[in-house]
Amino acid sequence: MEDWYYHGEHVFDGATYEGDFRPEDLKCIRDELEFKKDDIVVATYPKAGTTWMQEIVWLLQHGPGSADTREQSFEELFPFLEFYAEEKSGLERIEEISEPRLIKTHLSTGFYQRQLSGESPCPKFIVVLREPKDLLVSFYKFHLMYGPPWKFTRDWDYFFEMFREKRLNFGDYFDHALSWWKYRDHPNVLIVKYEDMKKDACGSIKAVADYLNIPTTDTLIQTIAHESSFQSMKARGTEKVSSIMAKQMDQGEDFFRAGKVGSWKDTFTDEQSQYVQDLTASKFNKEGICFD
Ligand code: PPS
Repeated sequence: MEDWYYHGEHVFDGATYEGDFRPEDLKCIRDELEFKKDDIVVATYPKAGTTWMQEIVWLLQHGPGSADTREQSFEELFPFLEFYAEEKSGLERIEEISEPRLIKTHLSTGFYQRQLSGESPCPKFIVVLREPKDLLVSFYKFHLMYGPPWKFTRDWDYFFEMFREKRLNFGDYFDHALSWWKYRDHPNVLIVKYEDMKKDACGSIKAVADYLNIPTTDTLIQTIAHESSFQSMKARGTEKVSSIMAKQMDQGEDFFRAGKVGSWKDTFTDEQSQYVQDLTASKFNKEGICFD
């Protein structure tokens, strides 16, 4: 089978990126970008639960009801730092929003060394981790949602080989997650797991609120849990997340796909499952990252 490549694919610092993540923007983020110290950055590998966390942070900042009344999508209000689309970069978009700025990134800590080492103002990073098999299936299904020229024209087995060869967009999930896990005790890094959010949304929302020094009541937390639930977000639609993504996706595709824990079982072969299980044990469990 002929190789498949992302649209405009390139390699930067050893990881693969699709062309909308331009080398010049990645270089600027790594070497020059100065954050404001009140910036809040949701930092995740794709499909870990980024958008869910963005909605929680948005609701904590703007209050109940603010997701329903929000007229613009997260592209404008909670920009994706390294994403260049519709002739504007995320770097330009973050200059246009009010403070405290809310920012999304899929980059690993290699890009934020100056901030994490204290050399430059450090934003508040919120990292979401997700069980690898569910994350990979979600990432694969997401690849299938796009129309040309982004369309993924191969099957699950091919996608899995891309994962094995560390050729997926944004590089290897294990490397990425471990890069953040190393900073789990850093005062400006909070790590939350998707599975814990599913089990106890209120507890996770409270942890985020405390980290951001936002006062809460039980009622507020419960309301935010409801307004950021899968059903509520799905009902609001993909457009509320990203109007650009909605245009790039094939008609009828829904970004809010399953929102479940454990749905990998329908897709993985036994061999693939064992391979990821072994990696999870040797790379994650050994370091204390567990999903139960
Ligand atoms: S992206 O494109 O990288 O920003 O995607 P990301 O937001 O990280 O992940 C998308 C997956 O998260 C699911 N999702 C949710 N699950 C539970 N609750 C809520 N509120 C929620 N919002 C989004 C979404 O459905 C994707 O997972 P899958 O397994 O594909 O359904």
